Amino acid sequence: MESRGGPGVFIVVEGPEGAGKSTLARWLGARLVAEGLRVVPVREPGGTPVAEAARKVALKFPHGMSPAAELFLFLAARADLVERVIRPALEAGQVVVADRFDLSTMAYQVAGAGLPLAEVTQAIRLATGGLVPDVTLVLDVPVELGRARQRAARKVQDRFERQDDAFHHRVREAYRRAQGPGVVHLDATQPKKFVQDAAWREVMAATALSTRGTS
Ligand code: Z5A
Repeated sequence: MESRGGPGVFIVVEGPEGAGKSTLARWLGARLVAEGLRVVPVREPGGTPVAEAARKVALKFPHGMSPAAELFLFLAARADLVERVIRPALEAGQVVVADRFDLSTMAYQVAGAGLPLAEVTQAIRLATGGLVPDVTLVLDVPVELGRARQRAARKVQDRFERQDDAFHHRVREAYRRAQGPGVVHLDATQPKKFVQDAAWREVMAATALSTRGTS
């Protein structure tokens, strides 16, 4: 059963590596605060002690790991974050801006690692209680451009970033095919300002924020 999280608004930024998710999520958060809204920024995996511990294992563990073990680490992190941070914020009428959410699991664990869609969908539902974002902004960049941006930013590679090209192309294609309530695709090869303006228009169109004092 899908559920909205209360009177608040839940905005998710998604996409492959180097697409500009963190940059956009930070900008959106700051813009919403400037509009007088109470904003709770989160990034996945992470945001609670359990989720941060799961993040460390999922991204930094130096040994191999089965795709199912990896899935449950991400879902343990998400379940804790949803229950302790996201739902309470939405129930209190706040705006949650998340850097990654359930589409990441579909892209990396289903399309990338080959886990079965139906079972993963059920497991995500169990972890989130069926919580659905009001809007999911999916940033698209070619794999090579995303990598080049990460190199330029001197980001230390995690276990996923070391996967081969075929894995990353499956991830990108999964994002490009994503659809559903509130899912919006943005061309993230464009300059930051262009992406930010487009994202803002989509957020205003997909949520009730414009009637809560923003323009
Ligand atoms: N993962 C998973 O497998 N399953 C799951 O369910 C979940 C996650 C939730 C988390 O990595 C990893 O967990 C992720 C998938 C997996 N692994 N991978 N790969 P993370 O949190 O460490 O990092 P990330 O989410 O992958 O973020 P990122 O790739 O590092 O980058 P980004 O947030 O998309 O980009 P950015 O940091 O905002 O920007 C990168 C650089 O590009 C930076 O210098 C910016 O200034 C620049 N930038 C941004 N936008 C632009 C534009 N428009 N033009 C030019 N330059 C730009």
